[in-house]
Amino acid sequence: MTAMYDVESVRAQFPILSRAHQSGQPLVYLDNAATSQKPERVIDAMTRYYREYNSNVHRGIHQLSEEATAAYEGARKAVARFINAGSWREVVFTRGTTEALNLVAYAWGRANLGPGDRVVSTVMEHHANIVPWQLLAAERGFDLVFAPLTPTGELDMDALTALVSGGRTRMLTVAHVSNVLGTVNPVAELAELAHKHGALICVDGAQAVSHQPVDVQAMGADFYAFSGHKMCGPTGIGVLYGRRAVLDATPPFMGGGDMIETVALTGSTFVSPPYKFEAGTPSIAEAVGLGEAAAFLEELGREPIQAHVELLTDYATERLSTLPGVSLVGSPRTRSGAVAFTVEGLHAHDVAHWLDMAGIAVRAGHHCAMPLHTSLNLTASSRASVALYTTVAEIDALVDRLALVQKELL
Ligand code: 7TS
Repeated sequence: MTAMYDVESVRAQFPILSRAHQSGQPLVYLDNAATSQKPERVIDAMTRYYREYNSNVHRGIHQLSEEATAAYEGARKAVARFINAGSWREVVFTRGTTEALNLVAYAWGRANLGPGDRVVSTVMEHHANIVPWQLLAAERGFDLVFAPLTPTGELDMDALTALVSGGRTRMLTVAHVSNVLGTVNPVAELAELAHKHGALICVDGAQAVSHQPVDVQAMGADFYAFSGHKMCGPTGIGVLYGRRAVLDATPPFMGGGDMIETVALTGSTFVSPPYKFEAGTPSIAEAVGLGEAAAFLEELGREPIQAHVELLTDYATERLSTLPGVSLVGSPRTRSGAVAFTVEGLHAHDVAHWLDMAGIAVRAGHHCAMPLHTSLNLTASSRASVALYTTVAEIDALVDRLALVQKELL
């Protein structure tokens, strides 16, 4: 078994984890799938940029601009190492997963998809990996189809294989880890399937990068998207990894400064990736913060983090399933991070409210996965989601409070 780290000393690095809650109880933050907390060193790295070398990047030859450019590009190299990209040129900074997936749809998709083509996705996707494709399908007239799930909440591989092999499939776009079910999808196997049928694969890694080692080359991903704020980094920054040859052949997404080589009134030419996809002044402080977050996770150890997260997820699954009247959403063989549940006789929002009254933060609703909830005949669920700093005592607090709420309200 992978050696763990001392959770208490890790928690001490996150200032927010020691703040008070209005209930007088300690804060129990179990909404990590929505956004994670930030360690002091990430906050400090961003503050240092603003206090000491705030300047625009890639322009000017003055000292501050050179320092800002070095920090921004240093962050890109840290992120490239973090996901084992073949080159820093394969790392495009975006505002987050949502913008990264829109980039794939609007830049790659608009240039490559038309009538008769097929894009395959799945029923477990976050809206960010559904809606851009729907908007583009309406414009370009390709078929957009979704693979169903098994009763346990895993991908129905037979149905998925039939969909990928059945038509002129150009893209398979799929979550690495579901933000509701916690299901870990076999992305390397899916990449092989897509490639065998001449399609590309785009992986939504929003719920994966913070919880497990990710190697985009070993996985065979053509695109891999994730957000900084779910991996102990800041909001407003995310990444689209794109395989070099695919990025080279993809036209720009947004136009503007920084992404051009020459501009004439009759037309423009563009620089090479990643800059071709980074129009305008980027989120510089946020990129610096993201680079620091990647270094933090690597120093703690990706395998120990994975072991911790899976242990805590399993513990939450096990304890919640002992409560009468509580039903877990899905029962995948490998669950990472998120555990969604319903409580007989109580609406998900009421559950979240009563938990919050005791300082316990969970999310309630459809978690931006309405098609998944519809397929399960649910309108809403409550969701507890763990992180590298979650403790067994926090899971116990959740379960004990839930039992008390059931006793008092039902
Ligand atoms: N994809 C997945 C799998 C996600 O979980 C999320 C955010 C996104 C994409 C979008 O990421 P963003 O950073 O661009 O917003 N998921 C959640 C969630 O589960 N609760 O709040 C946000």
